[in-house]
Amino acid sequence: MSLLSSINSPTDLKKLSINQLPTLAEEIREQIIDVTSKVGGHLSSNLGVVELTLALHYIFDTPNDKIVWDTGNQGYTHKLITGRRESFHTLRQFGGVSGFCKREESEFDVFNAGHAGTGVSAGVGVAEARDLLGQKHKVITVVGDGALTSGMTYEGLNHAGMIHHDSLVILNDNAMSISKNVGAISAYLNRTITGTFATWVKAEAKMVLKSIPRIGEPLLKVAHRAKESAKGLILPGLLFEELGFRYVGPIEGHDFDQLLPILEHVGKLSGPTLLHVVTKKGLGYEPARKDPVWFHACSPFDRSTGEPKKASTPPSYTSVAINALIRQAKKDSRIVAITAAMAGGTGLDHFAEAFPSRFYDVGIAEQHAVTFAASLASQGMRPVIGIYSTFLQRAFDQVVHDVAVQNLPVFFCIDRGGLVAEDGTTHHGAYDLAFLRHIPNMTVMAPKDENELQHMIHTGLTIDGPASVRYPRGNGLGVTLDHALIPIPIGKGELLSSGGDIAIIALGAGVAPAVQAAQRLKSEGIAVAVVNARFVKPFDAELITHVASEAKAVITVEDGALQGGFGSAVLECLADHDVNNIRIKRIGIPDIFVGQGPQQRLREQCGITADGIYRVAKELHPTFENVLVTS
Ligand SMILES: Cc1ncc(C[n+]2csc(CCOP(=O)(O)OP(=O)(O)O)c2C)c(N)n1
Repeated sequence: MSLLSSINSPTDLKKLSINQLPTLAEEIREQIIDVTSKVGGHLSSNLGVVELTLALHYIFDTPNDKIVWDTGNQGYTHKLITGRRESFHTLRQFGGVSGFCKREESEFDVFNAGHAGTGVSAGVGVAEARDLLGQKHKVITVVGDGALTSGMTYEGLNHAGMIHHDSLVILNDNAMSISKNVGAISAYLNRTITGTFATWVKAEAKMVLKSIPRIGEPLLKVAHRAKESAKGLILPGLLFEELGFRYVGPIEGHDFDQLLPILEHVGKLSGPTLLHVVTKKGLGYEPARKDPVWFHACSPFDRSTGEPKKASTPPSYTSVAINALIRQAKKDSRIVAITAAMAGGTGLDHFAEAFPSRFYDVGIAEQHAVTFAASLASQGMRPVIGIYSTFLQRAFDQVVHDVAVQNLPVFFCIDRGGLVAEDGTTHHGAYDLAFLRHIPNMTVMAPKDENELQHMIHTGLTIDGPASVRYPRGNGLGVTLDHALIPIPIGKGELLSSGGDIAIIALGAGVAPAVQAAQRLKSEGIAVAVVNARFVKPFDAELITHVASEAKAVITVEDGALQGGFGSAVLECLADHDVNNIRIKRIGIPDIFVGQGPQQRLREQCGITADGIYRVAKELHPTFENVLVTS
């Protein structure tokens, strides 16, 4: 019988001897590799924190003591030993275990995440609430070195240093964000764990072990400082010490002999402490060690080779967008591209290969990315930001205040617009249409297919002000890609078919199912007009009021939040133009947080499918005769 099969909670974990922990770690790695090879997931991050997670639950009294995981995508070991072992095979599946930490799922999940950089702030709040409520538990926040590129982490550290309550931040340093980590902080961390430094820092770790309460710590500090001033180097952890933290480390994150006693020790310290733990992303699975970037969030793969299980499919929206961008960048040297730690996901890694000096990965710093782009634009450049819809949420103010108010030509290539899939609630691109369409000066586009996308990329680069194009996760429809890129008339929709019974006004990923539904309805003798709106802003009021007033009922379709989204824009437009007495149904993401599952399954859930549109049309149909139609 495996050790893992006996672990239903950390109480069971604590029954194991320390010598059994490496075997358990091996079994857990095996389980994680097995499940992710079938369902995909955040493999490399998870393989890197197996020992750290076991050590934390071994030493601390969870769930009474609270572990807050930044981003929450590294919680697989945590899940396996906190009651979710038997359901773990449902990871990321519809209705199954989430790929992220989720309070709804377990009392061991203290704070939900999915976006990076929220951990320290969440930990500060949990510790402050504990003190206000007179409770006694420990608060441990685990953040990656990638999260240290996120401004929010410093806002949290700054506050923690000020409040000065007892709390432990564990810096899980694997030198990787999704890609290799970037920037000065990353270089700083690297300096603390390399060369001669590491030698005596390891010695320091031993001293911490042997440290005598109250005397050991000050002694260590003196030793540090003396050594450093002699060498003229920076103190390891000085940055964190200046922020009010006691810094301990770096320590080896895969060695229980170091992890367990040091965690026990730092858990007893008062005030804010930061423990620097060095881990290896992908440890235990050679393909993930070799390519931690692909295995950061991988699709299902063949275990024995590590090769992705892929059918041959049309090119992804991402690749079409970036190819078009590269083509335009060859002609215009003012075009530069910016990513916030998502070079691979947004396809901008290809741009980086083509134009290394015109590409910027600024780290998990969406706010900086947008203001940086705005300022480049203010000086005559043509910056393009490749960003997932969900992560653009973090930079809303910068879009308004720095880009739009100054009417600067920053072009947002918004990937993963609409329902994503297995990443679930925190990653759906539900809101971009709603939060961009009310900003003056902003152009908001969404293509019906990958061919239109490449033309929109070209179009966006011709606009002398803020512009965006949003496209879905996944592969295109398989349409032919035109060779020449031609700008689309700004603010003009496309009438795909005419018909006076019902008008389906669709946007982006809503267009293809609208066309299919219309074909089915037409085969039943119902006359259907279909509009590919293309633009949410400027809005094609002329076309849409015309088509709507010709029809007896209107259906709007979008792969975005209904509240304030494209359908709302249609309603506003019709009201503003006194097109009344038409039955209108809107299809899109309802006012709930949609969960995880295959993209098509989630679209079915929301009715953003040919079937869903057909059903709504049929519901409307019997009422046609009773409706007073404006014409
Ligand atoms: C705001 C935000 N931007 C981008 C991402 C995409 N993302 C997910 S994990 C990750 C890297 C995190 O690196 P690190 O904090 O070091 O954790 P690791 O996965 O290496 O353990 C990124 C960029 C995100 N989740 N949130």
